[in-house]
Amino acid sequence: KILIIGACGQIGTELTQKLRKIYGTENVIASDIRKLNTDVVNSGPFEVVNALDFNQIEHLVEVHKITDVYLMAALLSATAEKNPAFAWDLNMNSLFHVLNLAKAKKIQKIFWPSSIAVFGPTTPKENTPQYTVMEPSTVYGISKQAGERWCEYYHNIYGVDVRSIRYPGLISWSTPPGGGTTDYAVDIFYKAIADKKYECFLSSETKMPMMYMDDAIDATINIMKAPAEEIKIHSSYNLAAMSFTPTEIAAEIKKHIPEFEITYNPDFRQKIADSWPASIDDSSAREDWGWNHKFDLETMTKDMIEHLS
Ligand code: VAH
Repeated sequence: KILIIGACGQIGTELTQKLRKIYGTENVIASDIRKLNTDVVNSGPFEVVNALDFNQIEHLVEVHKITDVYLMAALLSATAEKNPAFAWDLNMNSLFHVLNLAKAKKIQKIFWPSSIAVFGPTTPKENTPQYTVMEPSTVYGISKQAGERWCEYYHNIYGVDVRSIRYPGLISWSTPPGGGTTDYAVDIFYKAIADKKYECFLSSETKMPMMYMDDAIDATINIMKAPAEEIKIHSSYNLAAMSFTPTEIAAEIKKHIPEFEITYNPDFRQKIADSWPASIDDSSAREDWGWNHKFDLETMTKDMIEHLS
């Protein structure tokens, strides 16, 4: 059986629905820090769990006979800058709890999300390689880089089957923006439909790697379904689908909402965005376990506007 920790978050929400469709609702236990009135909570088994409470997680694993854990709970980049100590605590110690359950053979497989935030200002910006300089300058990025090192260590020393993806910015319609720097690309759709205008907190030419949530969910499920021998990287795989600037996504939205207007007022998140790559080389994921994206800027924009209208 599958346990998702952080099932009410941006990725967790769609991941829970998709896993329930594939493996059966009763086989996918959703959990989060609080019981919200959402489809995820109301459509199948749900448990309130604090990702920092080892005993709570261990108890859920025993009671529900969990084999696979997807640990999706974390503070994202912008929020983490406002709460560095808590962000480090939540992002790191929740991972140790799950890794130690696998080390003790109480669970068999782990998915843990990393991010392009592991790269920093000294990383090559275009077509960022799988292996390169990584000096993350955000609390979130530091926690993801450290987490990758621990995942690889637990795999190499204790044989833990942990799999990870460095997600780019993710865009989805099912949950509102959740404190990420790339979340301007989510907020812009909500504001374009509601107000026909959007004040962007990044500058117009800030190019970042992005991906539609449908592709991110498929990649997550596919890396977990892949035979163990196909997973050659146990830190985390680079993954990408597209890169665009606020100018480019605004122009694409204008094709559907001609009167849409964007203005720019960069804030503290500009420095975070400037520390990240503009585009990513994800050839290792494509070669090792057959990753391939489906959505580009045009098809994503069309799908987002259809769902949000
Ligand atoms: C964030 N959406 O902005 C997340 C992600 C690469 C970006 O880590 O913090």
